Amino acid sequence: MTGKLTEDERKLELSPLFAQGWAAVEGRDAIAKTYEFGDFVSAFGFMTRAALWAEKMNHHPEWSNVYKTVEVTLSTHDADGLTMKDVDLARKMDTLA
Ligand code: H2B
Repeated sequence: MTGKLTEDERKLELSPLFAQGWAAVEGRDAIAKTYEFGDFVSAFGFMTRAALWAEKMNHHPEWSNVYKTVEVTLSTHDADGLTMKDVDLARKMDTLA
């Protein structure tokens, strides 16, 4: 199992994600992002592609969808906080969106 991000890793790995619309979650070691798509089909298409990657990566998002909005929270439950698995999935989701 991968360990929680160190302070150095947080600076290095999370800063680029924060620049891409990810943000730290209040009161929890997790990151979140809200994706807005043009319509429901685009939003759900993104979720379908992301779900297949998540399964392949064996790392799964917490997320919800309302019409063309998808809210995503990433954290590693097994580690009770952020690990490189969250960074990798966040990057992958940004490429799929
Ligand atoms: N996803 C997330 N977000 N955190 C985990 O700790 C996690 C997961 N653990 N997907 C995986 C599955 C684990 O439960 C299985 C058994 O590998």
